[in-house]
Amino acid sequence: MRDVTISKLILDSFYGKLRSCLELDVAVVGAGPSGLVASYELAKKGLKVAVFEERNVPGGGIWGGGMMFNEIVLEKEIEDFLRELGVRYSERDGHLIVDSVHFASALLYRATEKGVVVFNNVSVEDVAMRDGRVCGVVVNWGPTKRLGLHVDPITVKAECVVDGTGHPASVVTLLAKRGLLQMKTEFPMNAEEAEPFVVEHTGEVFPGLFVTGMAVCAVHGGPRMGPIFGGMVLSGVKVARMISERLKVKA
Ligand code: 48F
Repeated sequence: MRDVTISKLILDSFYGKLRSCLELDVAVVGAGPSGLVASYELAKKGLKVAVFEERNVPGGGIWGGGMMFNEIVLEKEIEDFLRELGVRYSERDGHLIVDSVHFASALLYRATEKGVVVFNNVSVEDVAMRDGRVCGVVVNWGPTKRLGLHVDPITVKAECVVDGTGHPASVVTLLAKRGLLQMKTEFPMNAEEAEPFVVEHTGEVFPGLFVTGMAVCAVHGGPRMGPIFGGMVLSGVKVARMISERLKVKA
């Protein structure tokens, strides 16, 4: 029966993929712009990277643009990165404007082409720790969390973990709740200050745990910024460089 053949193909292929990702160089939590850029940059250096996204659709805040006007704006300094991705853009008032669906698709395509595995519908509900260091993520099906089901998760080992979960900074929050680190809260909208703030504060917040994108503002008390995405790209690039240096990967 052909339908059963199709089911077997899906199961075998998926479980092979999941099994091969149980031990990673880097686990990225959240498939928003910063997490996807970080994963793409890390995979370019030959690192084994998986992204865990609790929603059905990876891409985070990219798709919605600003108030569902599905265009995003980036700073001029991101031009080379857009060219590298092969993204079409226009330029006005010193900014670059990109169709958000085109940008999300390009980023996802380039990252997965470089070997990044994106698990959609998978939520990170905790981290694994050994000797005072984060050394993996604890994952469960996304709907489990939404529906409040009592289902135990499984563990994925990773040399480094990246919190790219955006405004909630949900991975860092897990440690803050246990008193393992101090966390601030996001400040009101201010794009001029938010962009450099995010990039400057991108980095390791606890041994083995790095933060990128809007999660940086939640952790360090920076302003929010809305649909301007240059800081997300630069933050993703920066966190990837820091982790590559940590793992001593040659450029
Ligand atoms: O929010 P999101 O796009 O994060 P980002 O990369 O980019 C922020 C911008 O979109 C925008 C902005 C600046 O331009 O203000 O908001 O910082 O993507 C975060 C992703 O993480 C997922 C969530 O569903 C979203 O797709 N996520 C959040 N918590 C978890 C998670 C979790 N515990 N496990 C897995 N995924």
